[in-house]
Amino acid sequence: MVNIVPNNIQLEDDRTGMTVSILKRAFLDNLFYVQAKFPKIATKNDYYMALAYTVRDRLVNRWLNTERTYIEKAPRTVVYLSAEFLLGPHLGNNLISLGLYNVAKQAIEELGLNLADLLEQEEEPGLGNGGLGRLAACYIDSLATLEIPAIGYGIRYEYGIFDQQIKDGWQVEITDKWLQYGNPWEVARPEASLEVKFGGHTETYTDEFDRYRVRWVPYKVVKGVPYDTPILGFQANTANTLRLWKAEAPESFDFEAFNKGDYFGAVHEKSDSENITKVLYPNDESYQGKQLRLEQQYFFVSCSLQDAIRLMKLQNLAPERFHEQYAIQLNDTHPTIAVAALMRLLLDEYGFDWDRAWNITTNTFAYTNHTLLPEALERWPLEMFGNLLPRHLEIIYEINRRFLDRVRIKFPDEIDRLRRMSIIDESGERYIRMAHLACIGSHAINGVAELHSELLKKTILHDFYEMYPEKFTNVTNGVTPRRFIVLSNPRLANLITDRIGDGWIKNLDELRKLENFIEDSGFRQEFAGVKRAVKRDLAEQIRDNYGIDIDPDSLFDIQAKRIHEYKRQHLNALHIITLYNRLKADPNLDITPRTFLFGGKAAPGYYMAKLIIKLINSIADVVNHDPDIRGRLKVVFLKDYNVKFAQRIYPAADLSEQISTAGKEASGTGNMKFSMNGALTIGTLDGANIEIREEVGAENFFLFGLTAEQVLALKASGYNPRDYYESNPELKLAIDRLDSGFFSRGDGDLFRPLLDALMYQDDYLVLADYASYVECQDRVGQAYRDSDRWTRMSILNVDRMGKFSSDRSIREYLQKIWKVPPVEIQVPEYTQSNG
Ligand code: GL7
Repeated sequence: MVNIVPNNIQLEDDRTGMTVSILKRAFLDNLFYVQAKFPKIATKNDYYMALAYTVRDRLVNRWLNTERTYIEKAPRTVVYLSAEFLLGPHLGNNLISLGLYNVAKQAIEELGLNLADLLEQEEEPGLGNGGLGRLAACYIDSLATLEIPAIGYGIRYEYGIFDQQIKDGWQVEITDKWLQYGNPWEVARPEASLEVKFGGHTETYTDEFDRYRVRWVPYKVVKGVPYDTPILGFQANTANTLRLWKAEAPESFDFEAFNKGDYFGAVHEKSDSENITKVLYPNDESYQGKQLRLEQQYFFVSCSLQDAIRLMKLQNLAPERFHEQYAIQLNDTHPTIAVAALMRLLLDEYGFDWDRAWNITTNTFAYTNHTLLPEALERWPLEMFGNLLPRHLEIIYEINRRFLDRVRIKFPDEIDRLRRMSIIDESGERYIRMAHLACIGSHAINGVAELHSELLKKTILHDFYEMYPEKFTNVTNGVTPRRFIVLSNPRLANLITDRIGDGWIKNLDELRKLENFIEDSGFRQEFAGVKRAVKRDLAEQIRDNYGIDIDPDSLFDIQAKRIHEYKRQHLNALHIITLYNRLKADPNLDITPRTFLFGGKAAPGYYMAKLIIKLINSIADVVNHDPDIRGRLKVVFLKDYNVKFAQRIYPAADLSEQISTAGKEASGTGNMKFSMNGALTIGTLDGANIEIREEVGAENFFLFGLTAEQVLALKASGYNPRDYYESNPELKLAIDRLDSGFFSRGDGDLFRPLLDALMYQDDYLVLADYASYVECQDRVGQAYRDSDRWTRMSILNVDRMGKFSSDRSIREYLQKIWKVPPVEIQVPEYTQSNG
C-alpha cells in the first residue's frame, strides 16, 4: 500500500493518535466498550466493527470541523441529489484517505489478526444499481478531495441491490440485509427529523395581505430521519456529509385509531410509512411506473430541500438567497420532482410571487441525463401523480402553461412542437414527463460523454436544445483513482509511486510521467509482474469459490457490468462459441488460451437478461469440461458482482469488454476503471470509449463495429439479421449449435426466445457486428502472444488515463455549472472544550 503520510493534519492525542501502539489500544478499547467483547469471544465481525470505530474516531474531528466551518462561513455549497449512491465498503477507503493503511495493518497484525480478513468482513452499502449510482459515489469522493463544500442527499434503503446467487445456471435474488450487523459509518440524527406530506387536496385562502394563497392539506405525513455518513477527502481535512433519509411513521401509534380499537390498522399504517425506504428498485436503465417509487423520490427530495433551507436558517440566510447558496445537481430525472417541490416551498410556505420563485428555482438546479434509452425516461401516470402530489401537479401545470407560451412565441404556429415539448404527454393515457420538467426547471443540462451529449441534442432533447441551446453542455464521467487504483490495486499503486512519486493520486495527469519509463525493460517487467500477481490472486479466489482452475497466464477477457441486451454479453458469448467450434473442428489449432470472466446482475423482471446469464453458464458447463479443449478456454460467471468484487476484477483484466451497440451506452465508467488498471479495451465507438481511445491512441485500443451513425442508417435501410446469419458460416454454426440444444443438454427450446430476438429483430445489431467483433478478437489473440508489446500497450493505457479521474469531471462541473469555490478546513487539536 502506498504510504501516504498526511502532512497537514494536526489532531493526534493519546486517544486518537495514529501510531501503532495507540491504534492497538484504541482497537481493543472499541472491541471492549463498543462491541462489548473480549478477544476470546469476539467474532470476525466484532473485530471489523472495532477497527471501523477506531478509524471513524479518527475522522470525527475533521467531520465536525468541516460542519462547523460550513455553518460559520456559510459558503456556497454543491448539493448532489441522487436516488442512488453505490458506495462500496468504507473501511479501506477511509484508511487510505487518513494515510493510516500501513499503520493499521501493522497494528492489526501485531494483535494476531489480518487486515485483509477484516476488510473482507464489511457488508457494502449497495445503495445503487450500477454506473449511475457508482458515479454519485465517485463524485462525492472527489468533491471532498477537492475541498468543495458539498452535501450528498439520498435514500437509506433498508435493503440495497439484491445479492445474486446462481442456481442451475439461473440468477436467483436474495434480499440484501446490509444493515443486519450494524453500520458503524453512519450516525442517526433523529433530532433533525422532518415531515413529508402525501396525498390529500389543496385549498385556497387569502392571507393577511389579501393575497391569494394555496394550502396543501395532506392525507398522510411521513417522518424523514437523517442518517449521516462522513465522506473524507483524500489527504484533506474536508469530511463532507452524505445524508440519507429513512422513512418512519410520525408517531409510533395513531392514538385515535388505537382508541377506536383499530390496533392493527394503526400499526399497519406505521409499517406502511416505513415501506417507502424499504428497498431499492433493482432496475437499471428502465423504470416501472410504481407509485412507491414516486413516493421514494418525493420523500427524499422533500426532506433534502427542507433540510437545505433549515441549514440556511442556521447560517442566518434568508430563503430568497437559496440559489446563491446552493448549486443542486439532479442525478438523472429521479430527483426531478425537486423543481416543483422547491417552487411549492417558495410559493406556499414563504409567500414568494411566481416570478421570483421561478428565478430562484431555475438558477438552483442543473440536470444530468444518463441515458438515451427510451425505456429509461421516467413518466408518471397523471392521475397517480395528482393523487399523491396534488399541489405539485397544479404547480407543474402552471410551469407548463408558462413554458408553452414561450415556445409559442419562439416557434409560432407549430402545434406539433408544443405537443412534443409539453410536460404532459397527452398521446394516450396522460403522463408527466420528468425529463421535460428537468430541462425546463434547470439552467444547465449535460450528458455524460461527448457522443452522448451530442446525441441528446440531436435526438431525445432536440426540441429543448432548439429552445435553450445555451443550457446544453457536456461533462464526461470520471472515476476515483483512490478507490479504483490505490485501494484495489496496491501493487500497481506502489510501482507507480516508486517511479513518479505519489502526486498522481490527487492529480491523475501526472501518470503521464510513466511514459519516461516505457523503454526501461526493468520497469516493463515489473509492470507485467504486477498484472501476473493480481491474476494469480484472482485465480486462487476462483478456485476456492468455484472449484474451477483457471490459468493465470491465459488472457483474462472480462465483461463486468449489468446484464443488458444493449451491452451485448451475448455477442461475447457468440465469440466464445466460435472459438470453441474452431477447436472442436481442429483440436490442435494453435489459439491463445483465454479465460472469459463475466460478472453482473440482471433486473429481476428482465427475462432476456436472465436468459443471457443462463446462456453463459450453459456455455461454461460445456466448454470447461470438454477434453478436446484442454483448458485452453475457460468460462466463469462470477456471481454477485458488486463494488467489493469489482475492485478485484479490474486489476486482473487483460482485456476489457466494452461492446455496447454504438449510441446506446451513454458513457460507461467500468471502461475507465479497467483501462486505469492496465487492461486493453475491445470496444465500439460508444460513450466514453471514444474518448478513451483518443487518449490512449488508436494503436492501443481494439476497435470494432458499426458507428452510431451506421447503426441508424442500417436500421433505416431495413436491417435483416438473417442475412448475416446466412452469409457467415461461423455465425451460422454458433447459432445452430445453440438452437440444437448442444449447450443445453439437448433442450433446443431453452434459448429460443433469445435466438428469435436475434434472428428476427436484433434491436442491438449483434449479428451485424459479429464478424467485425470476431475479427477484432482474432487480432487481440495475436497481440497477446507478443507479451512485451502487450505490456507496452498496457502501460500506455495506465499512463494516459489522467482525463478519467472524477476530479477532472468535478472540476468541469464546478467551472461550467456550479461555480462553487473550495473552502479550506482547519482542524485544531482535539480538546475536551472543542464544540
Ligand atoms: C448510466 C449509463 O448507462 C452509463 O453509460 C453511465 O456511465 C452511467 C453514469 O453516467 O449512467 N445511465 C443509467 O441509467 N444507468 C447508468 O449506469 C443505470
